[in-house]
Amino acid sequence: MSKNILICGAGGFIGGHLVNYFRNIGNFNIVCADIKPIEYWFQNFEDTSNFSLDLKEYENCLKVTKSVDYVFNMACNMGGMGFIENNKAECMLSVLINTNLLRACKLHNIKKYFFSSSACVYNGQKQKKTFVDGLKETDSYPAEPEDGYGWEKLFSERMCRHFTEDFKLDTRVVRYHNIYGPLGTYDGGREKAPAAICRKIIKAKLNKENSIEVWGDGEQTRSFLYIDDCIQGTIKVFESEFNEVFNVGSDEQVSINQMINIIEEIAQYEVKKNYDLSKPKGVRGRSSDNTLVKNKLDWLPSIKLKSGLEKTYAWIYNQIKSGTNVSKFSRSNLK
Ligand code: GKE
Repeated sequence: MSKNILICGAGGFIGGHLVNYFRNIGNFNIVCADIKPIEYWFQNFEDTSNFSLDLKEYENCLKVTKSVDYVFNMACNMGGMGFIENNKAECMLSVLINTNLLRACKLHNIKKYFFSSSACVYNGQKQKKTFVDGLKETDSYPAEPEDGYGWEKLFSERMCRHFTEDFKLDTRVVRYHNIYGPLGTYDGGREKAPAAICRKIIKAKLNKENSIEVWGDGEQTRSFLYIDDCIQGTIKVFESEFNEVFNVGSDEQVSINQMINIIEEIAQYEVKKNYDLSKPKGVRGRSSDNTLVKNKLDWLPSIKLKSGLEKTYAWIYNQIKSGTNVSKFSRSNLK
């Protein structure tokens, strides 16, 4: 691969880890762009070119895509169910980021473009019960994605495909299935379940409280992919010659109650669960079918949920214990 890479959303969770991946390989000129002020980037580095700007603006997309060879679009306004259920219009405005980046990449003859889609594109009818069959890439049609966020991701996937078909822009698309790990959001309303439950159990333990609030009845099921597997899967797809959509997710499906039990064991602290059925629940069951990515790219995730949660719990525990009050990982809104 040539040297010049642009990471959009570099100030966020997956984006920050992706920047670090390329830094550790070395020999790359890395351009980083994010809407957040740089002091709020989850990870920022002196040896990358850092731009705090709004990629919904075409002019900004033109500015950062100049003289780069490869572009990763990890930028969107998103979060766990607590955020995407209550910010549907904001999530859909992320379509401006992908659309304007594609236009700018076409103009600048970018060699390859990567778009981070989501399991939220999958048809809701296939996610109506717990411990569902893993979702195959073809299960996104007939289309019935998550309202707001899911529709934007599905539309933007198609935009990538049409830029390849009509303008020969080489694109790669993956659907992430609930990525978790250190250096991600764990408070403030955008956090997803793994970090949220870690935080709740840590705070209960530190405050000697004996219960936590759980959204829904706890029987809903998910699979969760650890960030290191996410980065490996991302690179595998990006470096491949296939421009069809791939799942990058785990097929280790668990109920939220089962995940809570794992975290209680890690914490060495048991809690009573107060179930709140009024809280955002999302789909009843979701998991990733990894047949396509295994058959075509010979890749599968390797980090088990317990192992990933141990690392995530330890990192969040240190964050909370160190008492960083205005933690950048717990900011609710990014303006
Ligand atoms: N966030 C959160 N916080 N979820 C909780 C909590 C809590 O304290 N307690 C229980 N849950 C339950 C939710 O009600 C939901 O049923 C399940 O955990 C997972 O919630 P989540 O991690 O916030 O998000 P989802 O997997 O439902 O949806 C996410 O999927 C991703 C792709 O797999 C989306 O919010 C996006 O982050 C993304 O598309």
